[in-house]
Amino acid sequence: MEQLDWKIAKEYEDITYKKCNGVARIAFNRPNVRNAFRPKTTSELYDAFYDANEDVNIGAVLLSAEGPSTKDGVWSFCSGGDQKARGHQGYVGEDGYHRLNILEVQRLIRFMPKAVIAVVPGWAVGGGHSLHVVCDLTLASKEHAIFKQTDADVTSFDGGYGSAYLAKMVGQKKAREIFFLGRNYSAQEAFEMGMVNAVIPHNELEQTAYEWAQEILAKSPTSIKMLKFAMNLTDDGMVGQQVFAGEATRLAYMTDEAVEGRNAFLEKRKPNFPKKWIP
Ligand code: S0N
Repeated sequence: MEQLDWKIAKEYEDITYKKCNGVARIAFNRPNVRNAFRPKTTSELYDAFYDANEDVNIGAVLLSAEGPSTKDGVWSFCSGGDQKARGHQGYVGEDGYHRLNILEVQRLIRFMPKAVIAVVPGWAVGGGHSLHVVCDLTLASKEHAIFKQTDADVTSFDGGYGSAYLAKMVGQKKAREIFFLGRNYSAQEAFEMGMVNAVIPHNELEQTAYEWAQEILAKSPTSIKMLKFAMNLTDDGMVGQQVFAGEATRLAYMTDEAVEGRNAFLEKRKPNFPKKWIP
């Protein structure tokens, strides 16, 4: 097995963030509360994802979790919003204000032009379940991963990707069962439903995730980006079109026409575009 040289990219309190050979690994690090996220966690996640997005040497991101809990040895991916950080109007940050910023993290995962793989070593619950749904791929621990939706138990629910997009993934009936009944599903059951790509022996999970990321890195970066945006487009409305079309504009910049258009403006003359209308 290849020995991996993960380098710490930045120190945080609630997450860890490392990079190795074009792969970024962002991991929840609150295992004693089943990796629940508080506003500080979501700010740190946003910061790390933003960095991974901006770093041109990173082509794929693993969203994983540290563990197990030192209290009882239980593994978790994420148990969603920290119920102890919930005030009257939502989750309260250190500054006393209520925020819903996990949705900003979801959007960054969704719209970044790089593959994001959820690496689920244990419980994926509530907003933690929604995060795996929004990732491009999910790999789950055969022995320890459990998928569960408790949003309707605690009146803290995701009416966006976590539920509506899940329904596109597993079908309407199954998604309603997941949310309305809040049952536990094993990695194998989640795989059979179509919301997990592979069930992996626990001690091989991280290495396998890294290898999947490396397989993706071997592909054409533009193709991966355009395919991700194309697959998102039909579910993301005008924003999906905006994201996809932004890349079309970027490609258009690379044509002779774009060079002529810019030069003509700068030289204060009419543009003389190449007269080719290629069908
Ligand atoms: C994960 C569960 C099923 C694990 O059960 P288990 O193994 O029996 O462990 P416990 O003994 O229950 O827990 C161990 C310790 O961890 C603490 N803990 C666990 N989860 C949380 C949590 N989410 N918040 C705070 N603490 C948590 C326990 O308290 C316990 O601590 P000690 O040892 O001190 O007693 C089980 O733990 C469970 O069901 N957890 C709660 C899951 C849950 O309901 N999560 C919230 C669901 N909703 C969301 O996540 C909404 C997300 C969201 O933020 C959002 C989404 C869309 C739009 C807006 C928002 C928004 O920002 O509001």
